[in-house]
Amino acid sequence: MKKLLNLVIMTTVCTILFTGCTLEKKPVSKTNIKYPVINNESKFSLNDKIYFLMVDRFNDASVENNIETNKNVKTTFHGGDILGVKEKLDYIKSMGFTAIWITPVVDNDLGGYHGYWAKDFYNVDENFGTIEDLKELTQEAHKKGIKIILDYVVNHTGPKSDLLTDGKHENWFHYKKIINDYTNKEEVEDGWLAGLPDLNTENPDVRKYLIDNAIWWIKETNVDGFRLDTVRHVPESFWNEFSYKIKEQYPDFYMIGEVWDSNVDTLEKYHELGLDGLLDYSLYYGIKDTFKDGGFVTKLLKAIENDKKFKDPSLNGIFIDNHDNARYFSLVRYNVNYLKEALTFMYSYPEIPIVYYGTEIPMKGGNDPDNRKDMQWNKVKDSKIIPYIKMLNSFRDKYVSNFKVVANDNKFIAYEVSKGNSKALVISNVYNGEKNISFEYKAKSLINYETKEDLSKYLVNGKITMTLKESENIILIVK
Ligand SMILES: [Ca+2]
Ligand SMILES: [Ca+2]
Ligand SMILES: [Ca+2]
Repeated sequence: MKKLLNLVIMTTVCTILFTGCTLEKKPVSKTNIKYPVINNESKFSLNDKIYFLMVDRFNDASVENNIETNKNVKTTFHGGDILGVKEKLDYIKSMGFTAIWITPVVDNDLGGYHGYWAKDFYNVDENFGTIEDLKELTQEAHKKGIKIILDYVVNHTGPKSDLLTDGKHENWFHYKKIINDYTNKEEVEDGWLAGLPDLNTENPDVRKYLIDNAIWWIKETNVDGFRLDTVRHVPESFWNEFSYKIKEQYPDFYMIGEVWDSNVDTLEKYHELGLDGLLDYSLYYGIKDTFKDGGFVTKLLKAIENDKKFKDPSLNGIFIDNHDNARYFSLVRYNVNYLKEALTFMYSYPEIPIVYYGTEIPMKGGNDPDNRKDMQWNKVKDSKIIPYIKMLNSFRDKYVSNFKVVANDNKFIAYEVSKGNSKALVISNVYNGEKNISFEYKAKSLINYETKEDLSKYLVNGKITMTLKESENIILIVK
């Protein structure tokens, strides 16, 4: 009876508040791959390094668009804008980045500082600026050799989007229901994530609307790629059609999807549907369970092993934190050495590294919204991590294409990277104390990449034997 009553209430709510929702779900085949994967030359490659920022929290260039700004409230706008990103292009480029992923700039419902609550799909949010600003940003970025990735959401709209409230979009939303069982694919795909109106992406009208809209953003603004939000919450057949129809017109356009799942088989499926890359949540967990006080190298080894299930992981994104996960610096309780070890691994692995804004200072921040604080520009000048990231960006250019683990125990890992004739070896002590490390390794000489010091003396009888300090990380050029 209670259930029935709930249904009546929900039905009423659905009718009164959400004129667009549908109660009848049409059965559709969600797994069929109908469109071929277009695998042309992508604009992106292993040479890219992405800087990821939240537009609202990065840099405020104009107070004129600070319409909903209230810096005292963590969960509303703080004033950052598109022109603020443009102002800092040289800063981002100077660290060695080749691309910037910006959070969605689409017009949002009240309070949608993060950009994930679309209200009007054909507008830039008034707090972020105008479509002209975005065109300007892309144009300036391109002049400096930087690509722009736009965050794009098709799964849901904001709580009061125009599509939901205008009374003209019958059957454009799924029946309102909360996702209770994350192992139930239908529930995950059709439920209202975080209570947000879930678009009925099986409806051909909705598909056409979203695909047309995505193409409109590309054509209008000349952005180079999309970071696709909440991919696992949208039917697979949608992504197959979406990526095909975009690539039909823009074959080199880059699409990287967020599937918040550490299972590589699950992630790989979306490659097969047509996305170029996935955010590698498998490696993320491997990294964070390893490079920390009490971490275990076996966690990372397992993730590396799992990663081999990807047919081609080279356009995946590798990361150590983001706006949904606590900042790495906080995870390791402000131990700079562990942060450096994680960053070094991220830069050594043959996927595209993504650095979250503020990591370079480094900023503290626990889970959302603590990890979304305003960029602390006053800390840039004295940062010791900025030179480290610069070093890694150029190290990557010279040495990183192939990767292999050459030795380990549970508290250290040694991995080799190479590109053409250049070879380097990274040794990371994961232990929170001094550690004697010894393993078989053939080389003529070893040079410390950072200090240029000759460390060949540690090569004896076909072995490297050395003592690393607490959570110390060393990069060696191998000849
Ligand atoms: Ca502003
Ligand atoms: Ca708005
Ligand atoms: Ca959905």
